[in-house]
Amino acid sequence: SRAEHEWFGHARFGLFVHFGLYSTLARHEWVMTRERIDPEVYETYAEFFDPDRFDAADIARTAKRAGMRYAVLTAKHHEGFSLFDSRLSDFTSVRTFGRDLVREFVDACRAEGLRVGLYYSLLDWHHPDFTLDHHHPLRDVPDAHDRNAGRDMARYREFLHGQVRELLTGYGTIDYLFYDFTYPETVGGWPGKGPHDWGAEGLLAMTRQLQPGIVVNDRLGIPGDLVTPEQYQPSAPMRRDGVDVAWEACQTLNGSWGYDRDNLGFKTPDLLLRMLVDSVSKNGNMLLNIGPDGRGAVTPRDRESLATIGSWMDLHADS
Ligand code: FUL
Repeated sequence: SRAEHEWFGHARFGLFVHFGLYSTLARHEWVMTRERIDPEVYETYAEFFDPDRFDAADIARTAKRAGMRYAVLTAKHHEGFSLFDSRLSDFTSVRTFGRDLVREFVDACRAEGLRVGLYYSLLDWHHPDFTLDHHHPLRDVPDAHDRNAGRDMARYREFLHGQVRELLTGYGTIDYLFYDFTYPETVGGWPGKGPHDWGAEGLLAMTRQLQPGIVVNDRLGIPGDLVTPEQYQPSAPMRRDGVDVAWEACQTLNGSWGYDRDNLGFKTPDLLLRMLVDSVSKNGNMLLNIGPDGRGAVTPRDRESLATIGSWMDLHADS
């Protein structure tokens, strides 16, 4: 559609990187809510966040060698832990570990000639104003419904917009933004959350104003530049309101996004390549995820899968 978005349709293959405090727990990026961990307890885990092997240059090189053209890092996932220097939160990698991992990542991507993408969670299970709902780790405490008295989503919205502003003003050109996610259905008596909760229209307008060329997904609950089918391959080119729409299948290596130590259900490189070819044949992209371990290292298994894909790319390159 827009000329400055053309790179995305040509890129075809990107790297998703799920990394956060959850990586040190090594049990899936939803561990906080799956195990109903109280945010006050979860916060204390930050003390043990010590990813001494997080090497953004290595990650970017690994992506480049696999034939990827862009990379996307979780600047903040649902747990609420920011991997960047935020004036709006004390729960950050900079406070606890002294490193701005978003800065390291965007610099490394640029050095490898990769387009720079960030993921930002609209959910925040750590923020005191984010209301309890059916995804929240506190949903089963006896007085769960009373806990929402005093929580104010308007204040949360201000925080959310403020953090996005920090990401889109402090780190140079950001080519791509993956907001995540909207769930409007009421479940178990808890209302879902959607565009109104995020201030979606205003947030998207600010996003485009601060980064005029940026490609944004549609998980704010309003139309964006692309749609992001998750962990499935669409059976045909995707359409929205009867017209073709840019799309990207986001896929995992083993069903988990965050490092999940005991999950060994890995897709073979052969299957991953078929999925990539399948995406491209239907005019889509594939965003393939890795989950670095608790020390920040790309695991040997993930590295090997990407290297095998890279060899196939080399074999079939036209020059
Ligand atoms: C989902 C999230 O809940 C998952 O943890 C993951 O980040 C995936 C890409 O999007 O909606």
